[in-house]
Amino acid sequence: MKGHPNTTLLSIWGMVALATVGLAARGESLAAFDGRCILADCVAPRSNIPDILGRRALSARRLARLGATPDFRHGLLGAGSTAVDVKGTARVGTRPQATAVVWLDAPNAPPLAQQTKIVLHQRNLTFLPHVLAVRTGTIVDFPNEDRVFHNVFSFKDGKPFDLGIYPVGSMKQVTFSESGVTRLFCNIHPNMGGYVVSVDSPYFSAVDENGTFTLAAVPPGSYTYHAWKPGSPILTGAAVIQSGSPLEIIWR
Ligand SMILES: [Cu+2]
Repeated sequence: MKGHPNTTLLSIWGMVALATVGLAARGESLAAFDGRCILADCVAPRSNIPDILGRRALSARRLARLGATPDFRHGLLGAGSTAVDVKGTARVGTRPQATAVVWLDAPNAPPLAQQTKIVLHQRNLTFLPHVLAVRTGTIVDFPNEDRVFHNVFSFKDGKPFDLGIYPVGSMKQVTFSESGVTRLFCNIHPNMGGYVVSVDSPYFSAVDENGTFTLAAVPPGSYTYHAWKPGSPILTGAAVIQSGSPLEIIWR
């Protein structure tokens, strides 16, 4: 029997909802994919939502007919939905992890169009913030707002650069054109240290001193998340982003 097109559409979305509810019922929610392994190539279990939707409910061809994106990892469940701010926590066991960055894969996101200044300050012999998260390609200002000269550089990983010695009140810039973790040092003050983590995604956040973070304006859907902290492999897992669902990051 051939249904009315609207009926067909409703059935499809009903199947999507059932698949999502089914996963939730089995505990395969955001909190379940918290990365329990510690090996360098560790990958947390992944949600099978894309498989369920792809094979059994919504083929890419069918989605195209419906005018929806065939990209299951970016915005499928969010077709017609409003972007949400995703709150989350990062912990090592039960202890909040303050020095960390969390981001979501978003291969189809529009390119970077930097409209605001991103600043990494030098004040009182420290880098502020201690961890700066940026989207790959971002230009970062490095003003010297201290009472002494500094010489900011990075040599080990990420973006290598050396800003040379520059006085109070002056400013230099670095473009973080590659994704990765850049460790910051000062040639004059060996106790100064910091990080710039550049990620190829508009959905990212550094973690605050309480171990909490917010990923702003994320279209609901199924994503792969990543989380970095110093001295550990990057955690990777699956997350279903929807309104009101927290994202829990746990290093075990
Ligand atoms: Cu210095």
